[in-house]
Amino acid sequence: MTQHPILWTFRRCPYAMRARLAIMSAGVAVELREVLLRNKPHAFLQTSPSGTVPALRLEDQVLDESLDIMIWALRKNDPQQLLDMPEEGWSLIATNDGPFKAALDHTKYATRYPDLDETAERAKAAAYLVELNDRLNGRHWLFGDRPTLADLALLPFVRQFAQIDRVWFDAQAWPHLIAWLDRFLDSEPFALVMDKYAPWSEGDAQVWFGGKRASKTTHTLDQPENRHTADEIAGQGNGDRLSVSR
Ligand SMILES: N[C@@H](CCC(=O)N[C@@H](CS)C(=O)NCC(=O)O)C(=O)O
Repeated sequence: MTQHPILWTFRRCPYAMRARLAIMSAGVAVELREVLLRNKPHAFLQTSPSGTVPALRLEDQVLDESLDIMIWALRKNDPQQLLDMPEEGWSLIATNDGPFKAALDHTKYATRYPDLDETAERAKAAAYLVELNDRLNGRHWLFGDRPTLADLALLPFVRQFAQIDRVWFDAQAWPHLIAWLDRFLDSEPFALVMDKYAPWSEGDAQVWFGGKRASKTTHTLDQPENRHTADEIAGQGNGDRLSVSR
């Protein structure tokens, strides 16, 4: 039985993205296995009861909920104190994962839902984003001047919604939301979790993700993207700060 944690992931999946963000912040080393959802390896299906990514194989259990993986990583090490979040953060995450994600999917994949009104679904998603925009007025993060778990948990989904039609998204009256999203998209942590990996297959060399960083450089969301190779990441730690010094 494997002793080290194995993360089954898919680069563009927002759930997998937030799991990788938390693992990166925690500086916990995991073996990364990229999955193509249209061609799931047998070993993945044996691991993940739900057949969904992300899934984290631990020695004694499997976590197949992204939020559980985030919490697992941050309970090991939480240098940014992301878990130190007001109670309200949990309800923001629940709304994101529930009604917002549903409205997002109904908008993005509208042809799959012929019985639903795409415009109404987009409006439902937008109502939630207006609330986030109001919350972000005068602050860089959902709860103030430093990010919390909620920022990491929500941003990949807001990105996914924005990508449906970025021109439309940018034309909406939510400047604080756009600034929050753009800071995230321009950040090094985002660049690092979006590095590309070939889909895993049996017998491949192990690919490491999220471990200790050799240099002590601190990167902030205000800095431009700075890409690294997979080899570099394998030796890296938690220098990335999803935080902004004021
Ligand atoms: N509740 C799960 C949802 C994960 C999920 O739905 N992931 C999608 C990809 S973004 C997936 O694996 N879908 C299975 C498939 O497309 O076959 C979590 O938070 O991890």
